[in-house]
Amino acid sequence: GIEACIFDLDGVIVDTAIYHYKAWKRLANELGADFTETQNEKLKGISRVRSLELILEWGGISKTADEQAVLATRKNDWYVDMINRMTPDEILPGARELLESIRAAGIKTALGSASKNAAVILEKVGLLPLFDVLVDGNSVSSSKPDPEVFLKGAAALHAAPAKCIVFEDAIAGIEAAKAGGMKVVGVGEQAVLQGADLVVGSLEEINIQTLQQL
Ligand code: G16
Ligand code: MG
Repeated sequence: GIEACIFDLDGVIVDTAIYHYKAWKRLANELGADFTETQNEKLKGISRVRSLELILEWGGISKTADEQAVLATRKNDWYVDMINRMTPDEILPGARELLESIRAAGIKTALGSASKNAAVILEKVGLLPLFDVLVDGNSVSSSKPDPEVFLKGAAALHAAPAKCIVFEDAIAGIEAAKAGGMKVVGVGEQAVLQGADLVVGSLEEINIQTLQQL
């Protein structure tokens, strides 16, 4: 049976992806650059530092490490202003219900997020008590598609990777789950999330039975 379910945060539990997008777009525009929505897909699930590197690369802009640190902090300040105003209304459809039914079935839950702001977000939306373990950007050294974040979640819950199910909205996250030998449910569009074992438009479409059949 399933030993653990590991949830990505942004784009799966809450739509903080839109806040990341707004903040990065504002930063890019201030630098006289821009990026497309297709390029934005590549920013999902990857670390703050790596996201900035990509945006600078796309804009043909070069910055020193010190300048990059200042820019990343500026983006994060705008982002934190937005997430500090989040409420439980922003939980994505089906997320709370699925977490509750997984726990009611005796299955452990972990968060597996690249975000250093994950705990604040879960606190704001009131979902912190539904997670047994949080693995986030503060506890990993390699960013998705490296499987580290998910393997740490499985290890903390004493779960075998093959008996873990990961929920992800990002290409990098699906690759990370697969690299860790886990099953993965993609949340979003089939065309974008090829490689997932199952793709759903929202967590409302999933129940324990669906998961047990994966
Ligand atoms: C999230 C987002 C990424 C973001 C990363 C780091 O990952 O999808 O776009 O760059 O966190 O966030 P922060 O700047 O807050 O540390 P995930 O894994 O929750 O989708
Ligand atoms: Mg995500």
